[in-house]
Amino acid sequence: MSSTQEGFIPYRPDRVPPDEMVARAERFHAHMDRRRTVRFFSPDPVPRAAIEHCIRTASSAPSGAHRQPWHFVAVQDPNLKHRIRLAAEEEEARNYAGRMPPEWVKALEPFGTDANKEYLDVCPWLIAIFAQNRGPEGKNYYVTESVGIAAGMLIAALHDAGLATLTHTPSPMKFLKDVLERPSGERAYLLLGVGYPGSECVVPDISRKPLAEVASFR
Ligand code: IYR
Repeated sequence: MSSTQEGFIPYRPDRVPPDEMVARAERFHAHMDRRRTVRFFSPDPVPRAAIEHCIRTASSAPSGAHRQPWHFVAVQDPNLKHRIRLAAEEEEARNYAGRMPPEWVKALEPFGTDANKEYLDVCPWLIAIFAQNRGPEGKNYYVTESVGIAAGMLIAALHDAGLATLTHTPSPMKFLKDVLERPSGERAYLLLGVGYPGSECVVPDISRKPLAEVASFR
């Protein structure tokens, strides 16, 4: 590919020297390692501008054929949040009452989860992420991968802004599409509760897998 190919522009970010590279990577890990998923939120308001910037970051994610096959619905309207809560709780009640196999319910025990989703009312913001299997240009590519990467970047951006998140995957979550009136060609992918942790917030006492378990170097 020639460097003067039409449709291409130079990309020459400042080169980070190795020492600084390692220091930056270490600092970022220390910062991200403080992120915890929380289930107890403060109702304190969070500025819309912060949510907007974080969604811009998410939407900078790489995507198949640069289709950016995602849509984020940021919900602060208390009535909409409550409708989402009621619908999610209805599905989750069925999940905990038998739709999830006993082995799954047991795996969740350490996290103290149940069908009660009070945080969906309490969080100042809910962000529903939709995946677009089809868009204006036709079929999209690697939609699940692309939206997963964008969701991860959104969680990182929110953490960096000082916000806690709860990654909620109510199942099935078709109701989100109905409540939020999303068009055909889209499917609900993830629901994030966003806000400050509540003053009484506790999180499970868990640790993360060490590097040697999650990575190999060959
Ligand atoms: N969706 C249910 C159950 C649940 C499943 C997993 I995997 C979790 O990590 C946590 C919860 C719920 O939200 O309660």
